[in-house]
Amino acid sequence: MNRRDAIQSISLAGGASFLASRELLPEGLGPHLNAGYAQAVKGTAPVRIREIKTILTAPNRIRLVVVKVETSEPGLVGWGCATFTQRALVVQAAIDKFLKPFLIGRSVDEIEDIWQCSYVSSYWRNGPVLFNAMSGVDIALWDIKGKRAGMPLYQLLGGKVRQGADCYFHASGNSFTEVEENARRAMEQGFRHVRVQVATPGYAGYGARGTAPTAPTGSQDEPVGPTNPRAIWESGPYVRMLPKFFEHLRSKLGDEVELLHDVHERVTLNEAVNLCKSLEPYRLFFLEDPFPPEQNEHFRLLRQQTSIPIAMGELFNTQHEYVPLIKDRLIDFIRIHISQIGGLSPARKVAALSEYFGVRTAWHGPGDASPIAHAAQLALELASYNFGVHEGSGFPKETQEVFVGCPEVKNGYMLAQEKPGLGIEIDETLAAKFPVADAPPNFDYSWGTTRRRDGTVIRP
Ligand code: GCO
Ligand code: MG
Repeated sequence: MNRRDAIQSISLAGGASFLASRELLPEGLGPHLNAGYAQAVKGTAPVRIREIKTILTAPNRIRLVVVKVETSEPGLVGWGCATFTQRALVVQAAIDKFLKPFLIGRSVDEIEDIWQCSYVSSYWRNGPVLFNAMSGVDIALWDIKGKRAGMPLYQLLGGKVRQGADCYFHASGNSFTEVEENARRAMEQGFRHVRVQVATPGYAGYGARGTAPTAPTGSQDEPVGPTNPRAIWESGPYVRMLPKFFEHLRSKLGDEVELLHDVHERVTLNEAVNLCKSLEPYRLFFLEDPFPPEQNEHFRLLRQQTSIPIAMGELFNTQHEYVPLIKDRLIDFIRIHISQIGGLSPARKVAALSEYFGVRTAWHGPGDASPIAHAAQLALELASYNFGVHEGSGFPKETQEVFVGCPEVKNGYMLAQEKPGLGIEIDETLAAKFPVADAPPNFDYSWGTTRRRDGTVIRP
């Protein structure tokens, strides 16, 4: 077979990377090959990273970290999410001072290699700050890849296996009735899944701030500490209250609606076992994060004791935390915050791994995940067979104005923008109108300040 036949036998599409290196091909190859060649290499001419910018913006008082990758192709930019809201300024430094000088000039095509070399570029690795920084660049490069291919990202990830991603709405309140009313409103808007959080009367707590009692000894003048606890939380009253809460909701809202609850990592193993057993009659869609990541081994014991679907993982950073729970089928839903593990490239792998072990995805999607993260998760959710549920019920007005092209939520489904890449562009001028203050109280101190009655700090 002569060289010409060999080249022709390679299908134009499959050989793109082979053909990319134009200089390999002798001059004057036939016009049909030129046309096919042009099509084959469309979007693969070396395009380089020309600039990496970090944008901090807080349109709805939530600090969001966005990365803009500018390229050598005029007008071609990509957007990524690097939102670690509690340490936004540190992520900015990691991007501006380390990743940017390390990656300028690289080909935008080499997404996986850029991830792998960035991962080891700090020698020490696996942390929330560095992974969020990498996520900003990673998701932006996927956005660029979709734009160059002229297709929405979900197409690059394998195309749709469903029309939209079923979302869950956050219904919280200080009383059973208040949560019931908020949940009913969500159901009327078309949501089939509702997360329900209620304050524990007299205690501080996640999801619905109750009237936190100030310990009689506590003084406002002294800093909070073991001898001066102020925001008090105790797991006993919470665990005793929860079954009554779900009994109320099921009796008022009926059996159809899928109910979810976030324990937020705050109970002991025994409390979790008893809680799960007492909640089984109310058929939760999932119970989230019963334990902190430091107690991952508890899941082996909990799994043997209850049939309640378990979701875990928003605090995970490394594969050492999530692979054991997935491969040993100890959870039903993986709840990773994709920028906390380094972006879309690793999240793709987690989704694929989870499919083989019957674990579904429920990526972490609170207000402190930017619309870009939601769009990236959505692309993965549309193309992954083992999708579970999407956290989120839409974006506030100001956020939609800064993030032009936020995914739409309709009838409880999040729908992808049918545009190349992620379909979102940032209005940088408007983003600058919501600056992130670079001094306290720009990080919420509620983490690390909530304590038990005896002064012991609570681990969320
Ligand atoms: C959730 C989470 C969040 C986190 C928050 C921390 O399930 O949505 O638990 O509410 O607490 O993202 O910044
Ligand atoms: Mg949570």
